[in-house]
Amino acid sequence: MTEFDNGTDQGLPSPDPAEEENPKTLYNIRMRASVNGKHCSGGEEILAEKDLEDGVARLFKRGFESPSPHFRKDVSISIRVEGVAPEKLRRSALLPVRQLDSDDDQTTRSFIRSFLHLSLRQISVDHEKATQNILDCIDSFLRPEAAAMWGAIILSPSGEKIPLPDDGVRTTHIGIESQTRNDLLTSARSNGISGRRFPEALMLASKVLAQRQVHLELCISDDPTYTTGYIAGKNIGYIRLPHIKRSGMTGGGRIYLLNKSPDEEELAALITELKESPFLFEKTAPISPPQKLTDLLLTCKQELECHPIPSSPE
Ligand code: PML
Repeated sequence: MTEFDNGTDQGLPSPDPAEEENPKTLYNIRMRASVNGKHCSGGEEILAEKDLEDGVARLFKRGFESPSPHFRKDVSISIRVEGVAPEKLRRSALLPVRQLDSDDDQTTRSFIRSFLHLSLRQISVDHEKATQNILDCIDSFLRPEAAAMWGAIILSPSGEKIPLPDDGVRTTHIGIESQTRNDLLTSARSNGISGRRFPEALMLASKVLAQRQVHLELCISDDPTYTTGYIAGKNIGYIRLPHIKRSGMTGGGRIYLLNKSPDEEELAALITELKESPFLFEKTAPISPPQKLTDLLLTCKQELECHPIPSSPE
């Protein structure tokens, strides 16, 4: 018997469950599914020990059912369960949500350009150039031959791509309290938002924007049928952007724009934080109704003026 083994597999009596279970211990479960090596589904949760089996079953079902029945025999699912060190867990609040009322990709593009102008004034010396660099980056995601991106790219305040050790950064280790999830889903439904992409994207963006060095995140799904993306910014929250791309486009990606060019150590620390530090969301924030382009820009301008960020030289 090893020091980690409680002996129950050898037919020895089980220890008293009261001694065994620590109801306060939390676990992170992460699932990734692929078909013939191509990623098809993923998900994660942070749960107490008593809820672990249900969580594993839920994520397994999601991965298993993600390919159509014809391809199920080729599915490969990995599920990883890790204890969360209580001193590392950050309990946090979700970002408030705003929505652009847009019927087409031109309107959405125009909002993004104007929003970037506004927002980049807070951090960049040359906000015109930085805006153009970010728009170019969005265009590169949407080229017809563009492949789905594995992780987020990181940009300096001027919108230049920062070379990363891996192909991109994947933000993980996030979970949500079940009451907070219910509140969020209820509020999403009453605003006409359904599906699991929105709550998951909101959690990811809330963790990303909680990092001191990140000024904003922009996301375009690589799912050709999912055309709503978002920008999340400090002091602004999460802005849902319908028609960020046209239906049928297979490209997509995530951008994390920093408020200061990092040195090697700062970059490594940020990547480790995004990849490894556990975040549990226990508070939701309001979802505002969709606003027309000019109204939403005005709201953003007012918010940014109320919370100016001292500009940090690159
Ligand atoms: C993805 O998971 O492919 C990105 C999802 C973006 C969700 C945007 C939203 O619905 O608010």
